[in-house]
Amino acid sequence: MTTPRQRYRRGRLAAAFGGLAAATLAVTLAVPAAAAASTLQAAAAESGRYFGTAIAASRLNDGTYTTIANREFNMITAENEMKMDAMQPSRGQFNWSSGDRIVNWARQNGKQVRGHALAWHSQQPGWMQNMSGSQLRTAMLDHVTQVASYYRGKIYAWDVVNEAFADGSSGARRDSNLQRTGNDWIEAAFRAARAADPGAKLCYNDYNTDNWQHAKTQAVYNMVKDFKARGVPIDCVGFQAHFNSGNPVPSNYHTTLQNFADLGVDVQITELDIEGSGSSQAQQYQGVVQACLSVARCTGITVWGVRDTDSWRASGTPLLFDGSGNKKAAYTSVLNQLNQGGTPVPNPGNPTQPGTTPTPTPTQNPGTGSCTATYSEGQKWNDRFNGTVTIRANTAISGWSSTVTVRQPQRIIATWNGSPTWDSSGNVMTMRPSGSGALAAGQTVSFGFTVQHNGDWTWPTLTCSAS
Ligand code: 9MR
Repeated sequence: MTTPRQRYRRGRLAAAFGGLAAATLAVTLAVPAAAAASTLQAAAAESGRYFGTAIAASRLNDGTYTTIANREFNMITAENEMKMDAMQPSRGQFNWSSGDRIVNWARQNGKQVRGHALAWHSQQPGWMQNMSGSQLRTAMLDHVTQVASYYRGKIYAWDVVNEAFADGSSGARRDSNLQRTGNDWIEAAFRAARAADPGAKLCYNDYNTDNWQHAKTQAVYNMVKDFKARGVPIDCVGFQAHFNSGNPVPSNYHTTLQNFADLGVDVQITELDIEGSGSSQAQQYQGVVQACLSVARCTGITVWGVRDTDSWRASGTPLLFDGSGNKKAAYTSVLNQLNQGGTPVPNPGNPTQPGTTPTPTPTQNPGTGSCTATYSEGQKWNDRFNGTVTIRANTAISGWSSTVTVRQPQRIIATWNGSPTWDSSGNVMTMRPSGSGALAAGQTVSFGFTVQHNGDWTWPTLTCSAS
């Protein structure tokens, strides 16, 4: 199953990342990799994960940017547009426009959204910076409630609280106006967010929490453990993962992610970027992806921007595409690592049991014109399933399009091997070939997708039109 080159890569990685590579080797043997996918989102979807990026609303008019973002990523974080200062510039006056631009762009393109961030010591509007005590506590909780309510049903996960712990060896909370309202401000924010949007996963998000040995990592771990023990509604922990030579990818990254996951939360890499270039940068990216893939509850990875020139630290060239939009070595290493497969999410200890779900009705469209679309079931997880549609040309055709209709509350959250467009409901996807759609009589071609089923396991209905 492995090529000599892949084995070589694993060897190199074992040197760089210690026990990490060995752990993943076992996983790879247990879960045969599916056919290699050609985009990050498609490759990640094969093990049930997402691959995301931060998006800046100001760049949505840049065609190179949106083309790459649309093709490669299926989870979107607003880089700045949903922060407290953007959402509530004046007290009681919410400005949804820039956040909506990002959320609408994501949803119109069939992508999910990570909300960032409801409560944070930084990027507070001026009026909030000057507040303290119970007045600030009330204002913060009101902000959480209003913003999470406004976006209810549209957010996969919220960073409810961001960066609340101090750097260094203290293991203490970060001093801030919010912290000074009382140590329970974080759990109060989580409870308010749960009440406002019960369907969103609620995350604590921070940086410098990657190395298991660090005091800050331990402090966040202890908070999450305490929250789980006391029933504070927390579902996930975000690891920002901003790396550079002074703060490299730790060799114990897998241990950190696994230990948090073992507390009963999902873990996500939320703002990944790694300063550097060439093979050294590529190897570090590969290590991060490998660590996530080997943890069943590591549900996805988000990079903090599209091209190096889009980055908050552009001079460090920390992303997967160069300023012209070309794929870098880091891109290739991430894609290859994703294509090696990983432990499927969610927890393999609680998989979907055959026979416990309603038997779906297979659908086959006889074809309008001269093609036929046939559905075949792919891998299933607790919360999602993969499907493949095979298009068969009954006579020679020069092109085709195929509609895939899912039933609410299902949602298609990833696709591969085709160019999708969506109707306004988001339930009907029209898939067209990425390149030429010409097929000889009897020839077939396939595309695939992931459906988040939200409790409904019905198979999609299909049509095929030839031209
Ligand atoms: O990338 C963001 C940059 O454009 C902003 O100027 C900056 C302001 O705080 O925030 C950056 O994003 C940060 C994220 O919201 C939280 N984690 C650290 C990120 C990089 O600074």
